[in-house]
Amino acid sequence: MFDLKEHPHRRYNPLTGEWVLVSPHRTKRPWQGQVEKVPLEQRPAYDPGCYLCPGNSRAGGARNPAYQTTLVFDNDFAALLPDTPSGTYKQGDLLRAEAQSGVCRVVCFSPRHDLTIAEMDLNAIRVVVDTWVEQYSELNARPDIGYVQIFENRGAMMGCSNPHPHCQIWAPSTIPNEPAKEHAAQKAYFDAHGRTLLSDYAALELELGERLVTVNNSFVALTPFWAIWPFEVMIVSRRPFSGMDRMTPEERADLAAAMKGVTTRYDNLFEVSFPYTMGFHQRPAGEEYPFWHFHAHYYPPLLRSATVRKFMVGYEMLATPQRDITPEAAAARHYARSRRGAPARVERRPLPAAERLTHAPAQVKTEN
Ligand code: H2U
Ligand code: ZN
Repeated sequence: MFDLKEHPHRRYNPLTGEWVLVSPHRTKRPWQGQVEKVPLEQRPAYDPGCYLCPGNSRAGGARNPAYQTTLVFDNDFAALLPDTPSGTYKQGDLLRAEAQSGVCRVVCFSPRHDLTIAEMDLNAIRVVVDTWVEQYSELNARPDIGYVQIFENRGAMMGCSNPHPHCQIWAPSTIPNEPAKEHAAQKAYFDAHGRTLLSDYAALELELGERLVTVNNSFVALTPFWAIWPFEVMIVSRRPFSGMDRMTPEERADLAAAMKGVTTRYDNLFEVSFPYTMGFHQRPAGEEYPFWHFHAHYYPPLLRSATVRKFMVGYEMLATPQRDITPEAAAARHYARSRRGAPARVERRPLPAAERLTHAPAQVKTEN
């Protein structure tokens, strides 16, 4: 009898049309929950050498204002430039290139150098959400922009160059690969079912309860059935809407709470400031696209402790991504870990109050 908890299998990602190999038999041993020694990060509230702190100067000579909440500026080393001339290059069917224009910005979340989303209070995160909505609305309306990608690289392990809490916005003239796959898949699903793919998926996960991480009135955070990264999380809006500009004030506050809930659980998991890349996926520029369903992806690199990361190499680079720990077991560990009494390497923080509707997975397991 085929058992998802026992036997190697592949899982389908309906958002991308791709598969992930799951090998649960490789984690038969009980979870030890070992935490390697990591130096406690102590950061000052203000760092005179930080190019993101208020009042400091940046590369290229600009100086940051004495900002109080968030700060948005054009990336001084932008990968995309608005005044790029249009044009194409073609040699037969094989060599193709197109000019790509666009905008790159940096968004500081807080004047405080030492905070993270997990440590900021809900009102401050709410201001960050408002800033994202403003940026998305402005850029997505521009005729020269095709897609607005907001993303945060958190931690040195993810290539983040500066611990000051910030994210980036890259807005190219065309739709990039990952959103393009989701665009096609969500359109096909909506055409066939008359509902968004992610509203059906969120309803299913709320019913099954096996992969939930945190839930509030407006958002479901879960480990996707098809997750690739060990502790991958997706935040899905419960109401189908196409972009963050469609959020009600309550939904904006609930997004802040869901993000604080997810990142706090991450930090508690291995008792470190958890590294990740996160970003939002939402409707491209141009139309309302009713099949688009707003969501966020969190892709953290850690595997079994603060220092043991998963590498996407070998079979994963050449064939298909693979994971050992099942997404169900990973979702359960967001609970299992925070019940242990081990000394905390970072201060273990309470979950946000707005999360009172949180429910644990139906069956909490601490191992596969
Ligand atoms: P990370 O989020 O990956 O750390 O990148 C920070 C960005 O900040 C990076 O894209 C930009 C870099 O180009 N930056 C500036 O815009 N001005 C500076 O003075 C330094 C870094
Ligand atoms: Zn700083």
